[in-house]
Amino acid sequence: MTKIDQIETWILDIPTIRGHVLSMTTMREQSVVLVRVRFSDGSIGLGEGTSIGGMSYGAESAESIKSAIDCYIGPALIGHDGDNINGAIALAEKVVRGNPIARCAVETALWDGLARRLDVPLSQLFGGAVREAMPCAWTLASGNSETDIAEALEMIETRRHNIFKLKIGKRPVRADIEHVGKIKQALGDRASIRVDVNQAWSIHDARWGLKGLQEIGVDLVEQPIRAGLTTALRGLTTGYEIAVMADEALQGPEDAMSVAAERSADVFAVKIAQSGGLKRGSEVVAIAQAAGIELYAGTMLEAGIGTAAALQLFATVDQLAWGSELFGPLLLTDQIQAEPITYADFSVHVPQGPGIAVTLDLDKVEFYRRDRNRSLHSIAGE
Ligand code: MUC
Ligand code: MG
Repeated sequence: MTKIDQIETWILDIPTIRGHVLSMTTMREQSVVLVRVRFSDGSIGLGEGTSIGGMSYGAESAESIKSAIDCYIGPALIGHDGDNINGAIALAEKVVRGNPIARCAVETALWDGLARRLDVPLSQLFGGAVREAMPCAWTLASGNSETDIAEALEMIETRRHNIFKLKIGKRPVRADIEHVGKIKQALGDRASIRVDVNQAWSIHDARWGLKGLQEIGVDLVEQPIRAGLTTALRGLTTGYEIAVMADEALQGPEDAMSVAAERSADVFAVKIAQSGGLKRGSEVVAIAQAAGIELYAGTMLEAGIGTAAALQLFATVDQLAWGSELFGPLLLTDQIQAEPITYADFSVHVPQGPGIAVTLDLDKVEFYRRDRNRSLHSIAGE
């Protein structure tokens, strides 16, 4: 039996390339919880747990993720069979309620470790990859229409992205519609424009918002109202032609089941972290597919480890009608993985190799870790 011997965590604080203005906060750095699991045969697995804007996006933060792993998930899993990931998931869900990002981070490391031991890509453990690349959106969130237009034009010119998600909801609805309209007018049919409100609108705001966005020619609106308002979300989905996507409303398969049962959304933004791991994420995917809901591979703006893990899962999903937004590493000033993830031809390319197919750049990890009291060699495991 290959036992789980050790579970280590580090918080890394990495600056973003510019302020990322969301309805609830402005991000200037991303705090990443890096997880390394060491197994009894000497193999290792990597995972990442990352949220957005401290606790302003959701209930978890880098600090809570680290403490949930260090104090609860880790101690429960030490000594457990590293090849029995279903057993480990059940145990983690028994000792920790909620905290899906923390559970995802550890589970990712278990899948990575198992796939590396078997010398196969992680995607193979989910039935095999059906694609090597997928369309990848970029988020325009500088807070300024002109800066956003310049950024988008450059992305189209360099063939990096032609799907843009605009973060709105901070300003009054009319001002947001004006901002989105300027960008849509500048880009015309060269790009797909979508918006993410991150729950900021009231139901009444949302009616005006969806009407205005639809008139401008925006393709999709993400989580316009509070996550719990699924019946009201259904009213918006059925009331307008513009596609409505659920994001924060989907905290795992049970939420996915309720949203699907009510047909409250046209599209699911599936995030491995928010779903509570790759396995539960794959279940959210299955619920969407069974309900005729379309799919989009979402991000918590993870760095390279979490992004590579998500790429492995979404490489196995046959219908990804709205593509992905797995661009997290590009929003950061620096990469923590040794091998860059390739973004080209308006797509993100799935790293090829065993496990999540990326390894750590230990110098970068050392540089960005919040607690620098331990030496590089302790991270390297030497
Ligand atoms: C979210 O709410 O979807 C994804 C892309 C981005 O810019 O922010 C995120 C989170
Ligand atoms: Mg969102």
